Amino acid sequence: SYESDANTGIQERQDTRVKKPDMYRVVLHNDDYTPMEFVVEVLVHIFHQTMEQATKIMLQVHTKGRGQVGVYTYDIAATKVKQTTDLARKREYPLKTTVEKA
Ligand code: NFA
Repeated sequence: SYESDANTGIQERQDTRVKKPDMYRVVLHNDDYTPMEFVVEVLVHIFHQTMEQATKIMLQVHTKGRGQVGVYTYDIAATKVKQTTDLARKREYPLKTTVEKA
């Protein structure tokens, strides 16, 4: 597209291409100690899932060992992992989430 320079009035053609950001998946890992209700609570409050989605993913991770909870830009993914780990450690649960490139 064309845009007039504020100072000179010279017209410059701008590069209007946009690149999609790299996306990262947050993975939830099973363990033997974290209560199921706490995992569901985390998925609802930190990952904004419905009770139904949260319960389904929690049970999937419980039986399969790990599962995807969501895909985000890096900063959002890293923040959710930290919030989850902080909340779990406060309650002395070993709950683990990790980030991997999607
Ligand atoms: N396996 C845990 C239990 O039986 C529940 C759990 C599910 C933990 C998903 C971590 C992730 N209490």
